[in-house]
Amino acid sequence: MDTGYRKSMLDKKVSRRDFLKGAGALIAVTAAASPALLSGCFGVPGKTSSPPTTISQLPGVIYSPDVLRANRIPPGQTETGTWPLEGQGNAAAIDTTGWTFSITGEVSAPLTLSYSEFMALPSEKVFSDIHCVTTWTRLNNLWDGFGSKTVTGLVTLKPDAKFVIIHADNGFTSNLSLADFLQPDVIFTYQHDGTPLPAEHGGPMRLVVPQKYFWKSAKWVTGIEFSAVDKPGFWETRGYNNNADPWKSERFG
Ligand SMILES: Nc1nc2c(c(=O)[nH]1)N[C@H]1C(S)=C(S)[C@@H](COP(=O)(O)O)O[C@H]1N2
Ligand SMILES: [Mo]
Repeated sequence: MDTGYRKSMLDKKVSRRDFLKGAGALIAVTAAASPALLSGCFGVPGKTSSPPTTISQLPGVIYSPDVLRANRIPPGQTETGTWPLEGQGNAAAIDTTGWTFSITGEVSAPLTLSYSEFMALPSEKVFSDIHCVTTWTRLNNLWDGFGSKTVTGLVTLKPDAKFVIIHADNGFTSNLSLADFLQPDVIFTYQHDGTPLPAEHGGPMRLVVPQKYFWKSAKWVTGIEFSAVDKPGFWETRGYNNNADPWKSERFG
């Protein structure tokens, strides 16, 4: 990782040590609440873990609603403890020095942020599961980053902004309704389980949309476009479902 990235990590108000303390507390809480939930972290293939009947939520962490379900494995999915690489794209590390994030489309004034400006936004933590259309599900992911509402709050939306097109490196896009994009667990993330997001998983910055199949979660984001009309994205125009709800098995078409 380049020094600019390192420096901004060190500059962050929440130090890595504080963060890890928090992550440790989270695991302690979930372990105390349910050994079954923790065992999910170690990925027993084919095993479906049940969450605790009550989950103690750490203050300051946003819990994706799906982690509170009695059964956290959607139809046709199998739990994995690994984090497989999926999709297409260049996994070469992106230098944060020239990184920009643009907000365009149906906004009163378009905006472009540098990496340090983006990293200076108020940060959030999200705890969520991942559901990939290729049928793996990875439970218990802790994301550090910036909420979609925080980013949207930087601009004034025009009334006809109804959809969000996520733009990423190499012209990749994914699309969401504005309502789905503004869910409280949607996060632009630079850190996973307390470790900087690896380049191959979308570092330095990716989107995570926990309540959709993972193809909506664009890696290597470069900006968002608010739109009056829906614009099906890279995978959505290659046979994948536009809505992508894993609980309804909205995989194709
Ligand atoms: N920029 C970009 N983002 C992308 C993709 C892609 O091809 N390019 N593929 C998507 C798909 S299909 C999946 S399943 C997830 C995979 O993320 P992972 O490699 O971190 O598991 O990224 C999504 N985001
Ligand atoms: Mo995927």
